[in-house]
Amino acid sequence: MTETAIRHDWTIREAKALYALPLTELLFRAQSVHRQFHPPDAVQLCTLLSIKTGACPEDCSYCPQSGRNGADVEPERLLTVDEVLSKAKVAREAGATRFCMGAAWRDAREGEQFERVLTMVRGVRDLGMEACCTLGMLTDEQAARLKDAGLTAYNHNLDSSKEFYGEIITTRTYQERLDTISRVAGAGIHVCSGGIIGMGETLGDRLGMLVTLSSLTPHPESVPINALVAVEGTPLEDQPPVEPLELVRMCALARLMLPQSMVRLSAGRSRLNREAQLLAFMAGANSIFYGDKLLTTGNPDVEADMAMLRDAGMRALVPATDHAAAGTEPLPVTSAAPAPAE
Ligand code: SAM
Ligand code: DTB
Ligand code: SF4
Repeated sequence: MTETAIRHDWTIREAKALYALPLTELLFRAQSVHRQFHPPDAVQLCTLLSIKTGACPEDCSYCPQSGRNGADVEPERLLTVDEVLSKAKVAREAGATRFCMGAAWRDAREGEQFERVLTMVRGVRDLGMEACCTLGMLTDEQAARLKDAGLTAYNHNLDSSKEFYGEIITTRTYQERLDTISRVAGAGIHVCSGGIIGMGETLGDRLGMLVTLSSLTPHPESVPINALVAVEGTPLEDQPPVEPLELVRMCALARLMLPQSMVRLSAGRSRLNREAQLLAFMAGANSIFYGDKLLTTGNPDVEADMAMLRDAGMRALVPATDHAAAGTEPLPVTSAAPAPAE
C-alpha cells in the first residue's frame, strides 16, 4: 500500500463514497491505514472523572448536566485536589495511562477554582499519567497556564456539523468552539475533539464534522466518537439507539480521514457487545474510556474491558513519550493474552 497522506482537504462527497463501501472493504482500508501509524494490538485506556457536576448554564440538548434539562443529576461543587488525585491513583492502579477531568462549565473559572484545577493537573502528571481536561471555553492566558501545569490534552468537542449545531445547542456557536480549539493548539496543548452520533443528525452531518476536524492543522491528537447516551429528562431522551455498525463505520471514517489521531470509542460502549467493540478496533479505534463511569452515566466494568482485551490478545497502549523519557520498554500489561488451553 502506498504511504497515506495527511490531508486537510477531504470533501463530504469523498467521505460518503468511503462510507458506502462494503463493510469488509471499508475495514480493510481503515486497518491498512491504521497499521501505518499505530500498533494494531494496542488500546489507550483513559479514565474520566467529573470534577464538577451538573447545573451547567449551557443548553446542550444531549447533556444530562445542563441545568436547563430535566435529568436527575445531583449538582456537585468542584472536587478537592485530594478527592481527584485519589481517583487518579485508583485509575492508574487499574492500568489507565490518561486521566481526563471534566467540568460542567460554559467556561473555565478564574481564581481559586482555576488554581485548584492547575494543582490537579500537576498532581496527575506527577503520578506519571497523561492529564486531560474539559472545562468549556478558555482564554489564551488560561490555556497557557494549563500548558505550564503540564496538561497533555484538552477536550473540546465540535459535537456535529456546523449546519446541525444550532439544532442541539443555542447558547454558543460553532465558531466559539473552533476559537477555543485554536487557543488550545496555540498554547501547545494537544487538541482532543470529536462528537456525538445518534442525535437525529444526517450522515452528511456526521461526515461534515469529520471534514471540519480534518481541516484543522494539525489534526486533533485524539478524536472521541460518542454514541448518544439518551438520558431521561433531556430533550434527546427518545432518540433511538445508534446501530452498532454505524458506529463502526464512523470509526473507520475517522481513521481514514485522520490517520495519525487516536480514535476514541467513547460514550455508548455499554450498549455494544464485545464483538462490535472489536470491529470498531479493526476499523481503527484505538482508545477507550476505561472505568465504571463516564461523567454521570455508566460505562463497561473494568473487569469486562480487561477480559475483552485479554481474550482478543490486545494490550494497553503505553504513551510513547513516557517510554522515550524513561528509556523503558512498554510496561507488562495486566491484560496480557492468556496461553491457549493445552
Ligand atoms: N462542559 C464542557 C464542554 O461541553 O465542552 C465539558 C464537559 S461535556 C460533558 C464533554 C462532552 O461530553 C460533550 O462535548 C459531549 O460531546 C459529551 N457528552 C455529553 N453528554 C453526552 C451524552 N448524553 N451522550 C454522549 N456524549 C455526551
Ligand atoms: C467525550 O467526548 N466524551 C466524554 C468526554 N469527552 C468528556 C464524556 C461523555 C459523557 C457521557 C454522558 C455522561 O456520562 O454524562
Ligand atoms: Fe454544559 Fe458541557 Fe453539558 Fe453542554 S456538554 S451542558 S457545556 S457540561
